[in-house]
Amino acid sequence: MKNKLLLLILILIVNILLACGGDGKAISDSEAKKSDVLVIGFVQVGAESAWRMANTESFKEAFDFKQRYDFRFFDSQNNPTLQQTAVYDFIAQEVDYIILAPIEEYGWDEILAEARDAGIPVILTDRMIETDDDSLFVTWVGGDFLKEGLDAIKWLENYLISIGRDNKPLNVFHMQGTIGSSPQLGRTEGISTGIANNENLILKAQETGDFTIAKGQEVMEQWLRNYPLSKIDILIAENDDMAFGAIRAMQAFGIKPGEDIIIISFDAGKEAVQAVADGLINCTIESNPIHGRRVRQIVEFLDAGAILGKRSYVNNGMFFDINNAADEVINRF
Ligand code: GYE
Repeated sequence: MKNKLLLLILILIVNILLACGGDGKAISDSEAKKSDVLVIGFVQVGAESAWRMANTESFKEAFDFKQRYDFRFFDSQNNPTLQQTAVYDFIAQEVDYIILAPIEEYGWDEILAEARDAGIPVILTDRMIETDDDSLFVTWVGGDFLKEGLDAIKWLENYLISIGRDNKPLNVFHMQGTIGSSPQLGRTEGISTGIANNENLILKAQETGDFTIAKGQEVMEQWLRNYPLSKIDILIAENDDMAFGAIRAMQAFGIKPGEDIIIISFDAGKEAVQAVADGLINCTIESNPIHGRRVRQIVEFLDAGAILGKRSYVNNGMFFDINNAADEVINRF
C-alpha cells in the first residue's frame, strides 16, 4: 500500500515537471555525461502549419546532441498510410524509442502492439490515439484541446457582450482541422458544446480545411459563394493557418476580415498574433508547439527506469486579442 502511494506520488511529480518544464532548459550535465547513444525514431505529422514547423524545429534542436542521440526524423506528409509505414520501418530498425505524433486517432492498435512486443517504448506527443489498450504507449504529452474549444466560445461570448451583440442571433461558420485528429476532435467538441449552450449562436456550416492555408482559403471561398455576407457573422477556424487562408478569400471578395466577419483561430503563432494586433483576426487561442525538450526529458526519465503517468497536459490557456496582441507578438513562435 505504502509503496503504491510512493509510486503514485513519484508519477505525479514527474508529470508536474513535464507539464511545467522542459521548454527552456538546456541539456543538463547528467544528460550530457551519459555515454550510451539512444536511437530515436520521430514520426512527425507533416509540415502543414506554422505550429508544426515550430514543433519540428523544437525536436530537432532538443535532440541535436550526437554523443547521446541518433535522432531519425520522418515527415509523414499528413498521409496516415505513409505514417504507419514509417512506424513499421522504425520497428524494423530496432530503434530504442519511437516518438509518434499520430495524424489520426484511429487505427493504431495492431501496429503499436507490434512495437510493444518488440520491446520498443512508444511516446505519443501532441496528438493522442483512440484505444482501449493503454499498454500500447508508455506516455502521452500534449494540449487540452477540449478546453481550448470551450475557451474560444467563452472569449467569444465576452467579446459579443463588449460590443453589444450578445442578444441577437449570429451565424457561426466552423472550419475544422484534419478530421479524426485529436485537436480537431477536442476543439470541435468544445466549440459545438459552447455553441449548443448559447441560444444566440447558430452553427450555420461546418467543414474541414485540413489545418492548411490553401484548404482554408478554398473552403472560405466556397462559403462566400454560397452565402451572402449578411449571413456570415463569425468564423471559427481550428488553426491560424486556415484563418489566413480564409482572410485571403475574404479580401478577394472585398470583405474586411475582423470587421465584417469576426474571426477566431487557434495556436497563436507569431504571424497570427500580429494579425490580431492589425485587426484581421479578433482572437487566437494559445497552443504550445515547443515540445522537443519536454519529450527529451521523458526519454531520459524512461531511460533511467522511471514509470510515467499515461497522460500529461502541457500548460496552455492564454488567448490573444486586441488588448494584449501587440505586446505579445515578440513572445510567440
Ligand atoms: O493546432 C495545427 C497543427 O496538433 C495541436 O496541428 C496540433 C495542431 C495545430 O497542424 O496548427
